[in-house]
Amino acid sequence: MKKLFLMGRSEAGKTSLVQALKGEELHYVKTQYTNREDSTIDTPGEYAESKRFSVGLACFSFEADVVALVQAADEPYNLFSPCLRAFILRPLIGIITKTDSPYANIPMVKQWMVNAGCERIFLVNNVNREGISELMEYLREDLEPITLEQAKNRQDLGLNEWDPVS
Ligand SMILES: Nc1nc2c(ncn2[C@@H]2O[C@H](COP(=O)(O)OP(=O)(O)OP(=O)(O)O)[C@@H](O)[C@H]2O)c(=O)[nH]1
Ligand SMILES: [Mg+2]
Repeated sequence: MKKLFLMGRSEAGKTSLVQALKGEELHYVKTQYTNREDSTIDTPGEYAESKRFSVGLACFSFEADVVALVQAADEPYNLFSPCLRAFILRPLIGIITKTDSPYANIPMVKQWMVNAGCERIFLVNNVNREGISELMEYLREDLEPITLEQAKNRQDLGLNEWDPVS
């Protein structure tokens, strides 16, 4: 199981997503600090919203196998700049929540995620669990462990550690 790191604006649906992934009933809990569980790291939205705290996000991301930008389909604005993935040394995915919102603008949010450098984008509805199984499927496969020599070899080729060597 890949360890999933979640970052995104407050109210984007990160904690609800953790609950949905665990098969729990949704219950609102304001995230006050970073919660590290077996397969998820859930962060408070304020970390992504503040220049000072966002540095903490980069540090926590190193404990994960994959980093997810979480944005609601009805997000009023975009917090993440283009090419954001440059400072993240992990695979970056996008997760769009609240696909059920009457104000959803999925093409716009998808474009923000493409611009940020997300390599895969998942659409989920935490309320009726639509899209959760596709995300689970992706998370289920572990990343292939590699040796230091293999990591150095990929670096010499200009590849990320997790990129396949063709
Ligand atoms: N309709 C709908 N509501 C959702 C969905 N996901 C989350 N919500 C609601 O959105 C609100 C905020 O969800 P949270 O999961 O607490 O958001 P968060 O990103 O963890 O917010 P912080 O802890 O403040 O960073 C809650 O009232 C959820 O019930 C969804 O997919 N659809
Ligand atoms: Mg939360």
